[in-house]
Amino acid sequence: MITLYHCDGARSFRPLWMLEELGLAYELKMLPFPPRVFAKEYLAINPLGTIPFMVDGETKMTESSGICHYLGTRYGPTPLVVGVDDPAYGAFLNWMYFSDATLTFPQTLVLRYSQLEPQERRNPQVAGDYAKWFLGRLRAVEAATGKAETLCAGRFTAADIVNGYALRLAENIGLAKEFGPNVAAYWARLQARDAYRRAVAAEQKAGLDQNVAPRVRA
Ligand SMILES: N[C@@H](CCC(=O)N[C@@H](CS)C(=O)NCC(=O)O)C(=O)O
Repeated sequence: MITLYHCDGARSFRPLWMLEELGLAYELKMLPFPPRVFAKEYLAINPLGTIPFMVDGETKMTESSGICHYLGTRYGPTPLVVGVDDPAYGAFLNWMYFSDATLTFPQTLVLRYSQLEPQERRNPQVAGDYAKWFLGRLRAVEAATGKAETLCAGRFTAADIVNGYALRLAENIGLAKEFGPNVAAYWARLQARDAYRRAVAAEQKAGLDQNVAPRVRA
């Protein structure tokens, strides 16, 4: 059984959505955010204190987009992963890495300096600068989704899951009103997917069942 440690609305939503798209069985363990402060015992499981943390037998992983890639290749074949012989292989990998290194990175600075830090450490200039940074990088998604329904390979793939999560986070931190028309339409299409809805429902149910209230989303 695959175990996924998750906080409401956090990056661990990427592998949660991937698990639902693949139809795999999993156990979802909810944690309060940030776990390193509110669930110190979690540090014995994942010394980084971050989520996601995925355990699959001897395999333990902490990178949200990497876990999606792992699940697709380990439990595939699946059209969610683009293979090395496909002309879109490079584009697929580029979008996989882009999702966290380029898109989510500036978002976390917006969240931190607008909401997570204590009032006296908040910094509107940092938050504003990194919001602009994020929206600048999002132009790549606006261009790609103006040409096709999905990011690459002419079909829905894990690249859409991992970048789609960045759109979910953008909505949670108030940046969705700045989406261009193609990104807005793409985000609406992603949210209409059955597996996306199942992942949202699983997140809510697990939070209620395990008595972990939704907190600030990161
Ligand atoms: N690059 C990692 C980042 C993981 C990460 O930093 N997760 C955040 C939440 S989205 C976290 O756990 N923050 C709490 C902390 O740093 O204590 C990934 O893509 O999963």
